[in-house]
Amino acid sequence: MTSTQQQSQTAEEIEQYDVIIIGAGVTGLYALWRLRQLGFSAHSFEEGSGVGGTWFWNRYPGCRFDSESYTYGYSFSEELLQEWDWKEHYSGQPENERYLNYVADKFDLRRDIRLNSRVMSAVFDENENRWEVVMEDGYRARGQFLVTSVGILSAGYVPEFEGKDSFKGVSCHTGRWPQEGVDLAGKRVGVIGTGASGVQLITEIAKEVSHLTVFQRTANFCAPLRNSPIDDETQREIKENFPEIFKKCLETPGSFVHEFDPRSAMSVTPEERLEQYERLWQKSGFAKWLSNFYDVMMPGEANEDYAEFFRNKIRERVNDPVVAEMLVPKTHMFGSKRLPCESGYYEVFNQDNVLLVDVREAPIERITPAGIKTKDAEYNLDVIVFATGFDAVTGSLNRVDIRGEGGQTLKDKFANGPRTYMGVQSAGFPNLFTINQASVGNFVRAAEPLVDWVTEAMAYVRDNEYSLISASPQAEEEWTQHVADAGAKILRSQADSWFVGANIPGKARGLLTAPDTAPVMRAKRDDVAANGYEGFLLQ
Ligand code: NA7
Repeated sequence: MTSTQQQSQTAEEIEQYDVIIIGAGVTGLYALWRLRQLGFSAHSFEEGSGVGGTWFWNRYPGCRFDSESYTYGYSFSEELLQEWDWKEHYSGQPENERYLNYVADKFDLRRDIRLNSRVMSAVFDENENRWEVVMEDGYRARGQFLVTSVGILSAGYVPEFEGKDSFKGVSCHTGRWPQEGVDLAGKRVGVIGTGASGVQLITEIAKEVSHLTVFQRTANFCAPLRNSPIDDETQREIKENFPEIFKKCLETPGSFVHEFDPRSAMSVTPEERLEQYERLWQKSGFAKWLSNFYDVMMPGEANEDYAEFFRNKIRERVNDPVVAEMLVPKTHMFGSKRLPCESGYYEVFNQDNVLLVDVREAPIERITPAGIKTKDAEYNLDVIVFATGFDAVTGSLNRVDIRGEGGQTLKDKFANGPRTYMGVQSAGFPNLFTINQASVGNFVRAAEPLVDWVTEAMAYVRDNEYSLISASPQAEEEWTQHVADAGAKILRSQADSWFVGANIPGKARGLLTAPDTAPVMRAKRDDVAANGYEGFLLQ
């Protein structure tokens, strides 16, 4: 940005809104719609040159949903539900981006979205009780409330490999895939990382590259996605059944359409157990995980039993037993990381032009001008893809210099992990709603009710002639303790993953989202609202 491009406004020229939203992804778009319905003036500032957030940025080959398409879309408009035809059971990124653009157009959201607007700072003005945000181009705006719809997985992470910038070929991160694409046909490509993004990308690009080197640190439990087109008959059924589909999603722990089997895996015979495992294995998506015996998702014997079934499925698909053993996960419990869903991932390693490198065994020492050097060998590459994940949840907040009362920064306050009340507010940051904190699971299903709650809280402040709402220090302390205590016990906290910040060197370890199930979180929030926003200070 040159100084001539910098925007400068006089105090009078600075736009004033009731609510400023950072981001125009799935949550930001819905927040904008909802705030309008409630009579607020709201404006969203979005870093991208288009709307869609995750589905705008993650345009790497193979990127697609792992939730069923029709459970992921918005539920707020019956007209939208009936108009939009999901073409596949697990829709791909181009279609998902089209959907979010369709929503932005249909509900005329664009007039309140400023694109190409990376928010650099957000400062609370204690004299005026307003938040002022400043974009990268110098543009300023002010609002009574600030909503950070910045996503939980949007601050991409590239490890600090020595010589990172010396590489002479093309390199990019999956979460910032160039809009014009990357020419991979006939190229020697190296991919670092085998999480959900890496697994999707590797499977897709193995079809066109001349040679692929996969740098794997931890093998994952990857499940067959079994995607397929949605035929007309199924489309009709889905459209007739949206109320039941959404009702079911709202009742399950992670807002997915799959329900656990209430039986313990260990309460049935080994034959019955295996029959269920095999039956679920043939199903699409997360059924193999979330429709299984309930205790498969708890640390213990059932979890290990199913893990071994899974490991054998991997062994069956990989021809070379040495490579197969490298791909079999042994260092973390099944389900302690989100399951990458795949469509031919393991067969990729049967191709002659694909090499699997274990970088736990032989760590990457440096990036060189010609490629990647590990402890054992040097790999010459034309393209390096960093499928190395995200600085989850707090990373995207920390990219904005957020300053609350007394000038304290949110980054400093969260230095040892997030300190919030129910994931939505932090004491000393009045009228700031950090809605990227509250839950994981089937994202939109969890996000819609959360946005409803947050926007209704703002309406409560307005309608009762308050001007400020902020988490009380005591409520924050109790919630933070609850996250630490309950969070330590759940399966999601057991592996070294982004769920607990363990993928980022130096980041404090701790659950970054709520430890409670989605129904429990909704009930807790409802109680808080019913009790006059208990735990919040209103002035
Ligand atoms: P993930 O799941 O965080 O995966 C990142 C991958 O990158 C993972 O395999 C990491 O290995 C690997 N990684 C990270 N740093 C390094 C270094 N220094 N050396 C080698 N390998 C490294 O991110 P994704 O983008 O795949 O998926 C994120 C979410 O998106 C996913 O959970 C779904 O919800 C959708 P590690 O396992 O840490 O050993």
